[in-house]
Amino acid sequence: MALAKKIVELGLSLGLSQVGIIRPGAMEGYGDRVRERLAKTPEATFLEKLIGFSRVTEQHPWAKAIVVATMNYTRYKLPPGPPKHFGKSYLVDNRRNPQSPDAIRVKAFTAAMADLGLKVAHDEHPGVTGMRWAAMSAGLGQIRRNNFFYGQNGSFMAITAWLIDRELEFLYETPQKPCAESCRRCLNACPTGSLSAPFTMDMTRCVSFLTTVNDDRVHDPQTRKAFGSWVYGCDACQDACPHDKGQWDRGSEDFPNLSALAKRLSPLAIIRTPYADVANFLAPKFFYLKPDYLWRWKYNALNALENLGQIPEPNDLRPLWSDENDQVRRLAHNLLG
Ligand code: B12
Ligand code: SF4
Ligand code: SF4
Repeated sequence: MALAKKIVELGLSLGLSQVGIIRPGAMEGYGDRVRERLAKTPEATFLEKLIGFSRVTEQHPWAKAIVVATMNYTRYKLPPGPPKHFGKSYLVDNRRNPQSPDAIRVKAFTAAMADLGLKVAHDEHPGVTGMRWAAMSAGLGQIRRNNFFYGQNGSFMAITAWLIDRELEFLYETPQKPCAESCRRCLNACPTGSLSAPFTMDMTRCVSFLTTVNDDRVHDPQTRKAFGSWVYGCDACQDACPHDKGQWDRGSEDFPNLSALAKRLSPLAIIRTPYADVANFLAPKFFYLKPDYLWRWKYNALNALENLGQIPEPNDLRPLWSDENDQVRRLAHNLLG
């Protein structure tokens, strides 16, 4: 118990928002949830890979506990334009960004646990286990009907976890109001019907997935329309939730290089950006779209402009009529009417 408390206090002192410790067995329920989801959305075959998250000790027989931490990113100030087009988690992503304050916290905490004589494993993406379930199991908060984990300050947070080789547990009780019985705001806000019922969603219809997946398939006009202004990611089911209301008002820290990058993140700026610069300036930070799928940047940006009724001037459209990608060419011609 003394060691568990010490680990938790260490994490908090390094600036993590909340920290708890669970036994690996707590993740069994997560495996059941993934299987339920697969039964409801069998085309989301990606979910099969996640079942392994419920059996961490099969892959890491030495692991005896999971340390789970939340990092609220509402601490950051966001420039005004990009959050309409980008999932906010991606704007302040700590993964593959050693300059990010959260990446620095994670690194320091990993080293501090090792200094305590613990064997420690951490993986920044996709992680060592199912993060929402782990955070809920540690009592750091609750999973609400939009599937998001809510801690002390809403749901806009990154969750991360470490495996350690000591049988420890440190659980909390975080009293929170449940969702109001009649509330359907998140469900109503979902533009594609991916979030069709509480505690479920169809990832193959989720705008976040569809705008970031490396895939040659293009979307039917109705689906594209549902993307609205989103270019990369989607926050609609969080933005609509009363338990997230006002959380961004507290943002005061600058995220490294974000305001300098912001001017490159409007849909118009993206369609004007040569692919070499997309590769240099956008792809390293927004790393889901791989080198062969950089055309998706132009495609998503053009689509957002069309949905916003902001048809680019011929000078901006003309280079796209001869774009190297036929889907981008087609969309640019369509925009001409
Ligand atoms: C795969 C994945 C995706 C996929 C699939 C999403 C999905 N929901 O499965 C895609 C690419 C679409 C995606 C998108 C996004 N993601 Co994502 N994603 C993950 C990942 C790797 C696994 C998620 C998972 O476990 N899916 C399996 C399904 C079955 O779980 P679930 O949908 O989360 O549903 C849970 C609840 O429904 C609950 N549950 C089910 N029934 C019941 C019943 C009751 C009573 C209760 C209480 C709970 C409950 O159990 C499920 C398991 O936890 C995690 C990281 C990790 N290692 O855990 C991040 C993670 C979930 N994503 C995250 C984020 C921020 C996003 C985006 C907002 C990014 C963006 N801005 O666009 C979107 C939001 C999409 C959404 N609506 O969920 C955060 C969420 C933080 C939070 N506060 O919850 C995580 C934890 C990443 C992180 N390290 O912080 N993501
Ligand atoms: S992230 Fe967007 S598309 Fe995905 S479930 Fe939430 S509101 Fe629907
Ligand atoms: S919008 Fe309403 S139903 Fe959805 S998660 Fe928030 S409180 Fe719960």
